[in-house]
Amino acid sequence: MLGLNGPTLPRRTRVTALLATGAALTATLLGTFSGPANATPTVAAAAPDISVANVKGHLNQLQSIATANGGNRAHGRAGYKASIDYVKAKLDAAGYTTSIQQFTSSGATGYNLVADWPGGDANHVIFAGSHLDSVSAGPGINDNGSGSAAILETALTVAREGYKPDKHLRFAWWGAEELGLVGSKSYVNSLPGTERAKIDAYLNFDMIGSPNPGYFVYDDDTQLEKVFKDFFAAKNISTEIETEGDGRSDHASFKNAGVRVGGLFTGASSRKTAAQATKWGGTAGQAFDRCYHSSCDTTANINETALDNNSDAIAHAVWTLSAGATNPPGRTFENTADVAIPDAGSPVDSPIAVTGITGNAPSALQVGVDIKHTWRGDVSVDLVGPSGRAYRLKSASGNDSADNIVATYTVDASAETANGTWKLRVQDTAAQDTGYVDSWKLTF
Ligand code: DTR
Ligand code: ZN
Ligand code: ZN
Repeated sequence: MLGLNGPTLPRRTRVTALLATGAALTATLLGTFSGPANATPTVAAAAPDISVANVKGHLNQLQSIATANGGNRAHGRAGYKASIDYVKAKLDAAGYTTSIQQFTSSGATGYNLVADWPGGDANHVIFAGSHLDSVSAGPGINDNGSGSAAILETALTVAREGYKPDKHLRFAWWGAEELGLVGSKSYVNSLPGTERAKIDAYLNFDMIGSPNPGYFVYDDDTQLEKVFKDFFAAKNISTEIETEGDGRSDHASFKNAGVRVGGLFTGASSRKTAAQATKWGGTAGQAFDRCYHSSCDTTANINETALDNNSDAIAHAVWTLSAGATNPPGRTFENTADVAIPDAGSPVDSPIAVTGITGNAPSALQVGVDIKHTWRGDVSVDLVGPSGRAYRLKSASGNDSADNIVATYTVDASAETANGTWKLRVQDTAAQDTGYVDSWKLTF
């Protein structure tokens, strides 16, 4: 872009432009409320027990499918499509609305299976997913038959119970995760932004029955993490945050698109420490799953207790998050008006008027941001509360040359009254790149 003074200079010699004077530009359109207006708070009913016998029954079916198809259920192989057909048939019979999304990877057709439970607020989707493909080396019963079977049995339990959640429930089984999250990326990339914004939470379950298990909880989102940690605390099972997973399973596809994510994991090839063996049992110095990506990842490669606990944790999260009042994503206010950000100019504000919420804002207010801007290192972002106090979300960081800011920030806004006008204040602090606020939202 043109520099403020004279011709555009090469970036390496970029001169930080003098900040222009002038009042902050303010968008005229106030944000709109998209949550259930004045909904009567619904306390989450306790989730039913998930039958681990039924979950293992699905694993036996996936094992048989692999055995009958060259020993695996890998992308592009007959065993994968047979796995999709098995899961789909169960869901269709239970009353789900299912769809198959095709994609191509490594010259072969891949398949995602998406299943929607009819009903619930379509503007608030609670989404649970697992990849269904194995590596070509083996049947992939723990990786990831375990997650796939657990969410399948959870979905079937929803149907069996005739559960009517406040929020809309969606489940998915992804293809070609082992090739690089290909199926889930294909799904997210094909999802319109308006549909993506309706996903309050995406929960990922990839390897949840490891034979030498740990209990790891994803820590990408504090409130979703808490839902799982509270469940395990009530069962006196200690947990650790999942540290090796960033980007290593399908939740990354959603997180990179600004969706709040959570999930569970029992470990792969890393070795269990002595301290972990003391609190969880099992064998110190041995991998959580010695058959990771191997032919021995069969139905014998499952710890039933871990599979059972994690299956019940999934149900707990689905029931808890899909209830109106106790659902951390609760009420969302959004402004989708584009606001231009002047190059190396004054800060601009995009306002949201919040109404109908009593008391103060939460200590973990979720601020979802979608800013289109080349060389995002030019840009600083603040949340300004109704009191006028600014909360720094992102500082300008000159060398960050990547484009766009799509993220969810957690802010302790408990000093602010919830009702009032909140503002997203954005400033471009350096010349040559420009952009605009595409949308942003507050979730109480
Ligand atoms: N990428 C997964 C296994 C895996 C390894 N680390 C993590 C962390 C969180 C979830 C999954 C994983 C696979 O091989 O499918
Ligand atoms: Zn794997
Ligand atoms: Zn996996």
